[in-house]
Amino acid sequence: MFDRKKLKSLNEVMLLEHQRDWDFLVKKLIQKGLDTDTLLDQIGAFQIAIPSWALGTGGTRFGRFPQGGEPSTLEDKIKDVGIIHALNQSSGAISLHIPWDIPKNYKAIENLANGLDIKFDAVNSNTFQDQIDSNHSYKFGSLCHVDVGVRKEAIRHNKEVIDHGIQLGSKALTVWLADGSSFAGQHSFRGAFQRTLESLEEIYDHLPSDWKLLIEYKPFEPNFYSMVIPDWGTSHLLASKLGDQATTLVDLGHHLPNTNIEQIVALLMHLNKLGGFHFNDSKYGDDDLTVGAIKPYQLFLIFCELVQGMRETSNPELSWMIDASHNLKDPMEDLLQSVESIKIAYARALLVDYDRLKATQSQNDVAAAQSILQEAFRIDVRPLVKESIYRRGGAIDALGAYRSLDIRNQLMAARGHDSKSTGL
Ligand SMILES: [Mn+2]
Repeated sequence: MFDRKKLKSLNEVMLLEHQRDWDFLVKKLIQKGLDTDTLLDQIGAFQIAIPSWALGTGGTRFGRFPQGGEPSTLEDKIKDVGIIHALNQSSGAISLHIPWDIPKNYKAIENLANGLDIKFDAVNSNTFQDQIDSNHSYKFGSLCHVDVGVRKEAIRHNKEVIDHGIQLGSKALTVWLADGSSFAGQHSFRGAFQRTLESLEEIYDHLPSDWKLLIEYKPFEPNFYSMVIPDWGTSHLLASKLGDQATTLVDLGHHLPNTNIEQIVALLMHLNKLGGFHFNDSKYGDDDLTVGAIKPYQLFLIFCELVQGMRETSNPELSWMIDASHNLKDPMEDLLQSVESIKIAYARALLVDYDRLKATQSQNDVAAAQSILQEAFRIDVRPLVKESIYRRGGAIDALGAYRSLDIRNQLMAARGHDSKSTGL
């Protein structure tokens, strides 16, 4: 989609200014006793998967305003991730949603992805919509449904998703359930939980031994009175009952306002039960806003717990993914901004002096503890993130490059102005 030489010349234009900023920061980091090569390696190696549904413009329940040039096939979705990854060198994975993204030819899909340095992250099942070829309806739930026929259908679908994932080299299944009730008395809380657990047991039995089951939770929507898996406690309860391969997935938007998400992250990692992460940002709920657009300090605090958890616990390796699909921006621009925000938060969290922090905690020195965190948060780490991307062959300014290379217009010319992303 773009000429590497053009990217190189765009970088050359920015290089002088970047170099000046980077030199300034290097001095600061060395002063703090940090090893810049280690930081660059850690930040560079951090890859965040792009979900196939984020490449199209999302909608609200009132309307959808597609951008044009959206990918209408799985091949095009992978190519879009390839463009993002070529620019930011940080998005080397795609997360597929079944049945929206069933490959027709596994080998061809794998070859295409390999050529673009893209891996297949967790596969996602869908029991929140009725499928055209099904005799069963998920209107009143899927894995929790009172009708065994519906539950069997939902279980079969999840097993099928695992089978697709095996073919592509995925290592995890993400289950998010829309199951719940919108009116008091509509269903039995205990009955719905027990049926969900038993359904998940059957799915869990189908997992290859090197796979993870990621159980996502959400407090409300689409059901408004109760959700079968409303919170991390319920997810953790299910994961604990299922076994070692089952873990909890934290989606930042799936919390009620003011929930202390960093505390949830810390505790789940302490129990070795945090499996994955869905990044987005929100003002109210599941708003699907660009990561870091509203609450960058919270994102940083979450990363502080993640960094400490990765160093100090035996929590398994995490699946990192963006989960957002908003209705205003060019989806690719939104994703570039989201990934950049994630890397900035991660980089800042790597700068925290955790030994000093622990010392302040043991002294009950509250002001010093706060200062240690804020000191790291207030450092402008953008040159560090940019340098890590530049060294891997990416763009010093990914969003600027995306615009200068005129990628959206090229996509519109190739795919048409009316091309809409499938699945949304
Ligand atoms: Mn999610």
